[in-house]
Amino acid sequence: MKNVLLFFPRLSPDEITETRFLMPLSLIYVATPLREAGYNVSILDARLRDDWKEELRRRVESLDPVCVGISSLTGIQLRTAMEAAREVKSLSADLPVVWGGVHASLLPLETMREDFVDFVVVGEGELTFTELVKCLDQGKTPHAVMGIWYKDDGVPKRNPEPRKIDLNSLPALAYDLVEKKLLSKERLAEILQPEVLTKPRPIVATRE
Ligand code: B12
Repeated sequence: MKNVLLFFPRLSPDEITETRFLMPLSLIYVATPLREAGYNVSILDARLRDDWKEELRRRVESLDPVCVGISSLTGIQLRTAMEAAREVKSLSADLPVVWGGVHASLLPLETMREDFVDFVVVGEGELTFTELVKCLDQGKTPHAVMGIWYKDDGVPKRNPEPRKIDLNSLPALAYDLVEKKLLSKERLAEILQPEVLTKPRPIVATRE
């Protein structure tokens, strides 16, 4: 089975002492359909380990992934995201690095200008990324994949965005891919404070 490595960068320099870290939802969402498509997905959450760089190296070498996907917000998270992308390229210059998430979606051209970025997935990543991974895996040119930016002779090119995803069509999320400590009883008890559990709360669910 082919591997895909996904990287979630740190949100603060002292992440290891920060107890209120959240699920890397962006990566869980893109990982789920990818796994359904037959890929083995590994999520490296840099917030949870001080030795993330060694672990990144270890996983790149042992998994020989089809590509490495990185998610980032704008701001401090970019620091580790860029460090990780540079590290991947120093290990294997030909290993495609795909950026997604809010920052790359807002500033795709600026993101594409970096030499440690091969592709940007703009907006919803579930179907676009799966299609891109399949192309890379099968050695096909991905230049027709909707929703991506790619490089043509080093020049960033953009494809139109695909239609919005019908969220009801997505499979149940692959929560088992995250580190167990994010799913521990203590952790869930911390999030689910009594006042949250006892008062009715409206749920807002939209991606618009
Ligand atoms: C819920 C939410 C929160 C929750 C987080 C809950 C959690 N469990 O993570 C809370 C309230 C804690 C929060 C906090 C913050 N948030 Co907030 N949050 C949101 C919100 C409303 C939804 C985010 C979300 O979960 N979306 C669902 C996931 C699945 O979507 P996604 O992450 O975008 O991922 C999809 C795509 O982007 C893409 N994708 C993402 N990564 C990758 C990677 C690859 C390789 C690929 C191919 C694709 C891909 O595919 C995914 C699936 O379609 C967004 C606004 C919005 N509507 O997006 C703001 C938003 C992300 N937050 C924002 C900010 C600034 C913050 C804070 C930094 C605020 C602060 N100053 O403290 C903190 C950061 C805290 C933290 N430690 O993460 C900004 C980010 C702006 C930016 N330019 O980056 C946003 C966009 C709001 C805004 N409009 O300003 N947030």
